[in-house]
Amino acid sequence: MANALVDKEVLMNHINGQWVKPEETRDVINPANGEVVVKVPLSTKEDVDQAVQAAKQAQKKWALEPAPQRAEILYEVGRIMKERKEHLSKLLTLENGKVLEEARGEVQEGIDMAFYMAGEGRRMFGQTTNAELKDKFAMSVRAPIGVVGLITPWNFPIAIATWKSFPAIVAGNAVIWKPATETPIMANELMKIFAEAGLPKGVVNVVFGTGGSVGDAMVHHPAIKVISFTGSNETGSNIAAECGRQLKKVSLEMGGKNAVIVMDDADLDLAAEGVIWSAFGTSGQRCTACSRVIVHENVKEELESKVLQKMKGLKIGDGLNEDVKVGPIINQAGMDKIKKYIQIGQEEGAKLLAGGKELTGGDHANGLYFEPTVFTDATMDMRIAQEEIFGPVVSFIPVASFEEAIDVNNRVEFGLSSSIFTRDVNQVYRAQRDLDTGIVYVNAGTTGAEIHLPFGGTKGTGNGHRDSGVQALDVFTEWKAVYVDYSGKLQRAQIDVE
Ligand code: UN1
Repeated sequence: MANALVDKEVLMNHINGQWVKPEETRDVINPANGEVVVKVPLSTKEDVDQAVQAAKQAQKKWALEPAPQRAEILYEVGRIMKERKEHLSKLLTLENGKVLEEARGEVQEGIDMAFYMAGEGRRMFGQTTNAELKDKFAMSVRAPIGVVGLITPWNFPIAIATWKSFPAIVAGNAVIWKPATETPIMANELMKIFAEAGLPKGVVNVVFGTGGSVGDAMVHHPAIKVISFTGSNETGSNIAAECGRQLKKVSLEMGGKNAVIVMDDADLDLAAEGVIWSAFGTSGQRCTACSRVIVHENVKEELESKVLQKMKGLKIGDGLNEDVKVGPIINQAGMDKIKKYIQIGQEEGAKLLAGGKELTGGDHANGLYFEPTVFTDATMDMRIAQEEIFGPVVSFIPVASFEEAIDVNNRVEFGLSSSIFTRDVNQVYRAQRDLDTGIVYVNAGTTGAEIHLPFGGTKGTGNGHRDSGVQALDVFTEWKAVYVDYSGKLQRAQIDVE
């Protein structure tokens, strides 16, 4: 039996403005208590093809609407989301497990993105440029690309969907969207909101299912011109290889191994709070989660004891209870991975200072809960200090200088987010220049990116594109150079006209 908050027992694909009943389904489990919340379709290649045909038709008309008109619909989407914020937040906690206050924060990101991208409908600036010849005008404009494919993850089921779909829509594209099978409810809600806001049918189509069937069919479909993907490095690099073969544009947002650097002049209470929020918030299941603390040896012990002290106040449980600070792990595979890394860390010789165990029994009997965990005396080359764990596990790595801290930060495969706590203004500016990540924080943890700035990373985290910010438009538009000759005669460019 589905949960009372959800409007359907079995979710449906949304293709060409119609809800389409699935043949096969899978249970969606609330990770906080193991209950079945709803059933999600497992769609096929044929479903994707149907959605693409609808999107192709819809996109032709949609692209001809003036961008400020397209944007009006996004304003309405934002307004409805705002009205339903509490309901959406509860549903988000139900399917994903994140605690309610974080769910509210995530829904707010979606609302902000709606109003921000709607504003782009009246900007989406191009450039005018001087032409080489007399009586000639030159400009560059952003043109929509066509049908675009979005593949979104379970850890931010609504925010990341809005980072990708809103710029795609306002720029005049049509969308095929595959949400994660673990968290399909946000997609069901957003599709209802799009329809209520007056988005023409076929402009956004949702096809639920696995990466192996639906995702693969999207990546291989010749009429889908862009794939925007957030998820694991393994899947992302397979997608990139196939898109490369087809010369298809691809935007990738993948893993992180984000560090907080704490220098010996830092405010240590502030740094301890920053570490806790970024390492254990969302149970560490953020691409931007802090999983390394690179700490100056002079303050290592003091920082450790402050972190351990503050961790005592973290209540672990079902995120629907307002006093809970750390929710469950998304599924058994996630739990197994975390446990594997605890074992690896111990075998590598890191010292376990706190946590390290799954919580079972009592309030935790039916859910998937893992204690916030701190390792110390880790070294840069250990696997726990190099590989993404995606759980509430952080490793302290002592260093002797600012230069060493920067070096340790940068010597990982990923480059998403980093942070430094210091009171030295020279170190602040050197750090923002030298930290090799797409996002840098000063005197704050590694999480908390704002939607109007570019989100993404260097090195193995991505392929140079950015989600959110005005930069997201670069993924969903093509630059077109336009020349208007008003001389009334044929002027031949690059020919000597004297
Ligand atoms: C993610 O880390 O997976 O910056 C997304 C943040 C949020 C989004 C995180 N605004 O923490």
